[in-house]
Amino acid sequence: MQMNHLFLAIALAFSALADSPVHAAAQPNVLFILCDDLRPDALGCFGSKHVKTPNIDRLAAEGVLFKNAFCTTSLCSPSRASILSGLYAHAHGVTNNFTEYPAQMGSWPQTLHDAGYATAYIGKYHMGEENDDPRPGFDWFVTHKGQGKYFDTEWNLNGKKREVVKGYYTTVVTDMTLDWLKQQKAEKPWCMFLGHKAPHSFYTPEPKYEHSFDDVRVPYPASAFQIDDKPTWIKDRQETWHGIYGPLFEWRKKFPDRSPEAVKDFENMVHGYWGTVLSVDDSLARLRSYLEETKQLDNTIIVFMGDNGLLEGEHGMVDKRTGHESSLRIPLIVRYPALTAQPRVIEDQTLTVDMAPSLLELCTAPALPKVHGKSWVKLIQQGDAEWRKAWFYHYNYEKQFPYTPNVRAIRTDRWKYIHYPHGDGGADRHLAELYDLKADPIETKNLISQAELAGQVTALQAELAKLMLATGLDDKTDVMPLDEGIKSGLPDAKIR
Ligand SMILES: [Ca+2]
Repeated sequence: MQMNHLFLAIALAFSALADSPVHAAAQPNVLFILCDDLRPDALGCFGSKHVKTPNIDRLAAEGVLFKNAFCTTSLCSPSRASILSGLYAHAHGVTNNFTEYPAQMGSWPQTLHDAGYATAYIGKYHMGEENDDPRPGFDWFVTHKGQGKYFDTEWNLNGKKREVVKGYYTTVVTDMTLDWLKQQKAEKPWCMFLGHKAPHSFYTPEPKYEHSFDDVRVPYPASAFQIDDKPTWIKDRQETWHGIYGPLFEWRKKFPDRSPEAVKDFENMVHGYWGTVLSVDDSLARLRSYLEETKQLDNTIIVFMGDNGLLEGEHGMVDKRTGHESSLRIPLIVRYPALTAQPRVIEDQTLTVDMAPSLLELCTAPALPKVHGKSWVKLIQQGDAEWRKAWFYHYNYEKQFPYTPNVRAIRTDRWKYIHYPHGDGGADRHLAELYDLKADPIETKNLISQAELAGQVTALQAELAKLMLATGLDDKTDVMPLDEGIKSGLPDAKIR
């Protein structure tokens, strides 16, 4: 072999080595970290200028950052059930925050358990508001009723006893997670599902982070004042529990308040939200250190994810539920060297329902019998020409939270079309919305009334119907509550 050919061969061998994933264990451990209502842009690696999250950023820098990850229903319980099952909400049945995950339905942790994993769930579960009992598929299950509290939550410890554990929620769940991990045996793979409360309302940071953002000014976003071409329900929402002039999860005492100085309440709310995220980053640092010390880091799939998006003033709204970008976007990071040795940023649209098939593939476990999502393993490792270019979003009107209509939407790589069925099978009574996400990624111009785009709307409506039908939804099967309109009353204090 000539010398330059030899060099070429060596160079190629090294580059192949660098690109090829590390040898995968048949049953890697799984550390699944789920945050509650976490916006991607509250993390450094997703572009936050103010929230410093070096440990989460490091995870992304060493693994896969999914730049366009979305929930299929932007509400805690339905979205959590979609993450566990791989199914849209109408198929798993958890269509609101008061419904149990069906015990017989199966989930990816249950499948891992059946395949020989030790499994644990620690933290916020929140499917079944008043039930903190252990659920199937987990050897160890620790949760609480409802939302839990940032300080001194009462826990049900695996059905054995119920006790108040003093301290800050994020620290407490991290302690409990480490305790369980330390009990695991080297010969048995484990799966730990950690459900943070943070950064869910009502935003209470740890005392050391209470003043971390005092110097950061946070105005209402510009899009809050660009709603003239939007449906009137969005204007009606502004002064409600879910609008920027409302109580802001109790950061504003007197409401509605449209005065310019009331933006301070909004700023305080955002500061509080960001503060809770800093503790999540600290939690990840502790978990990572433990995995490093015990030489389990590279043999563990670490998933860091949010359950749904959050509106932080966009279009004059707070909370989630709607079909707009801030409500749909979730952070998703996966670190596992056997998935990819090189860090990747995935631009393709991925969904909550992709998690179950992806993790089961990585753990070489049997697939669930029926899922609506698709594994992204091939997408990451070699690209996938068949990957989705469009998907649908749905949300059903809640009497308890009458601030969002029924929502049916389609999001393609370029377009979004949102409409609001009344729930009686008749014509819509709210104006629909159309956005060109390429030209207008933050949805400031509703194009629905532009005559030259009528053909585009018709095509999106047809595609939406097709995508819904693929999950079993048509005019007859897509049942939903009657839209009773946007109301100004506050929700029941017990379910806020
Ligand atoms: Ca949530």
